[in-house]
Amino acid sequence: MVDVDPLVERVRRGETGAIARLITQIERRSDGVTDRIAALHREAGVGHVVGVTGPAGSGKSTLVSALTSAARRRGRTVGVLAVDPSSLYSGGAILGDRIRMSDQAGDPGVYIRSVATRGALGGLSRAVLDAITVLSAAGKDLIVLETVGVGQAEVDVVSAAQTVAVVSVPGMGDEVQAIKAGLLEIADVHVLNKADRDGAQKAYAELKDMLRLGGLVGGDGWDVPVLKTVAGEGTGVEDLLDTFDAHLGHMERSGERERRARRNNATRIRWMAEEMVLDRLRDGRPDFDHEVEAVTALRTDPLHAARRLLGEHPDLRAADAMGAR
Ligand SMILES: Nc1nc2c(ncn2[C@@H]2O[C@H](COP(=O)(O)OP(=O)(O)OP(=O)(O)O)[C@@H](O)[C@H]2O)c(=O)[nH]1
Ligand SMILES: [Mg+2]
Repeated sequence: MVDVDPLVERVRRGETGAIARLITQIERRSDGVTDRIAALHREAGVGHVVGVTGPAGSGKSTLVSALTSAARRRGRTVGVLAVDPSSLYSGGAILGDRIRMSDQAGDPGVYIRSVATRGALGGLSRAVLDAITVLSAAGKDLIVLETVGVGQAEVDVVSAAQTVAVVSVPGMGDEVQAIKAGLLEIADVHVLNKADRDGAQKAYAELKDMLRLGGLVGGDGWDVPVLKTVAGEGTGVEDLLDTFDAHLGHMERSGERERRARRNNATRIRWMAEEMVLDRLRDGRPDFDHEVEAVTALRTDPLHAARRLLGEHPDLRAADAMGAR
């Protein structure tokens, strides 16, 4: 980057206000935001991205708050992104009420916000990836994605994470629900929260059985563990953080961290390229309109028009092609 963008510089220094502004720009797809994210990309990729997902009310936010406190005690900085695929951007922190993190208020080592976007779910996944880049470039050691629900959208969002924790609770068949929605396959760690409730031991045994039956124990050398927590009391949270560390270490040794990074980067390149292609194919762009006219006047055909527009014949425009005939 030749130009030094002041906002980018402030994000690099980890300034909370700058992080907030840039993530808002991401949500709004503001002008210049893609260049800012690009400028930060090479400094990103250091923090450990952990996805926490599971049914509504399972205690994800309480757990994330406890994890944040535990990580801070270990001297780590934390960024939290709360993502609700069912809600669209409405110009503010619509999920503020879902985030119960008053313990961290005023700590400059913690940055918490909700992320939402207008429009398609793919846009949300993209906004989340970009927001992760921002938090990572801002130096956050632990980046937590909290997503509510158990559908495909959550699966898409948490696939940006290096470690995925699926939270379930005793009773109510939540575990079964999570499995139906395909969350079982994406879990690197299962958390049975509200372990203080009746039926915790039974639910724990059921989860263990399901993992065994699903053949997911020891698949790639990582035994998907089931941890019991009581999030409000912080019980089991240090163990959970240790487990996240162990999983990251495993991912690094097995090459899985790199594989996931490759997958995310391939997705990002595709999104970026798709956007650029679509921009070239906009009504009102002179070269596009020119090709439309040429095809309509039967001077050329859609295939050759498309090839020219995508630069496959960079020196041939429709009119030249016609003239050459
Ligand atoms: N008994 C018990 N209650 C808990 C525990 N953890 C969280 N809760 C309570 O469960 C309720 C829901 O907790 P949240 O942390 O908001 O759950 P969530 O999964 O983030 O909820 P959504 O974001 O709405 O999906 C709150 O009343 C918590 O106090 C726990 O370990 N044991
Ligand atoms: Mg929550």
